[in-house]
Amino acid sequence: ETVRILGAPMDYGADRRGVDMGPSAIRYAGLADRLEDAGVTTIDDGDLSIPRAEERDPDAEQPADGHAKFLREVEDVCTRLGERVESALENGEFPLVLGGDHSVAIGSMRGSARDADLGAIWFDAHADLNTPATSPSGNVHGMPLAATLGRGAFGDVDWAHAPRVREESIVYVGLRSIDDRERELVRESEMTAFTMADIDEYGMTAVVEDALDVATSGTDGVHVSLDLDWLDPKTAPGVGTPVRGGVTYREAHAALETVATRHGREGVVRSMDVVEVNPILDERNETARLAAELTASAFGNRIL
Ligand code: DIR
Ligand code: MN
Ligand code: MN
Ligand code: MN
Repeated sequence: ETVRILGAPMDYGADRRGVDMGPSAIRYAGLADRLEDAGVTTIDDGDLSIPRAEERDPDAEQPADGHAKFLREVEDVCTRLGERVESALENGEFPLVLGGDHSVAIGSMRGSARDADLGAIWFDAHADLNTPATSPSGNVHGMPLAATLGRGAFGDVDWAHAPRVREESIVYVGLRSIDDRERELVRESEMTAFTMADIDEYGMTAVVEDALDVATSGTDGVHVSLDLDWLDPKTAPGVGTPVRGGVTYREAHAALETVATRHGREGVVRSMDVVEVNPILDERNETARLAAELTASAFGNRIL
């Protein structure tokens, strides 16, 4: 398998500046070597060029109902990223997107779902289902699933809405922080939500097996989105929105090894992003190293 690494050093979607350094930090942590150890060939496309937020007006273009900071800039980056993802897939490669904040997933999914019915597994503490109208922060990193599903202000938005991603093919794993107005959205949606409590009860491997069953059912492939704040902040301190009570180091590896086993057997995974690594907030690049290790696990890296 050939993995094309696509750096998307975008930090328009999050308040804590520093996630723009995520792609460098993950590469520096040895991503390519770890993937090669897993038997994967890598091609690194480098990073998309992204204008500095300081040169932009976050409110230059706003939806009629609500707030979404740097929406025009997010659109520009996600449009370019989506094209890269799409052409990697056309070449028979596996697109691996390095964020950047989680709004990069809008571009990844739009590109990955261009020619395929796409399921998704969302490894995240957060639900990322806010619309500009419900968001308490105005940060687009809390909105990528709403954008992909074409909800609210994203309804007729071509760069965001991916019509071949159906709600019932999206699965959360590890949810533990949901905004008040977002809770109803998750409850009323057709998405499957495995919270931290479900992981406590059934164990990570069983939860991820179930998640894969849902996301692969009736789809052509699955997008895996890994937000590093999914992990417990003690294990992954380098993130902008840490939430305690997260996934442990071993649980995280078990999850991505389960993904790898199914992928190895059935080739089910189509695209992946690794997001929200913030080197400014990190301790000795630990979180980036974890991101690199977990990605290698997703491609089948094993102890023996
Ligand atoms: C929060 C934070 N729900 C928001 N979201 C984050 O701003 O919408 N997503 N951190 O990963
Ligand atoms: Mn997220
Ligand atoms: Mn998150
Ligand atoms: Mn549309």
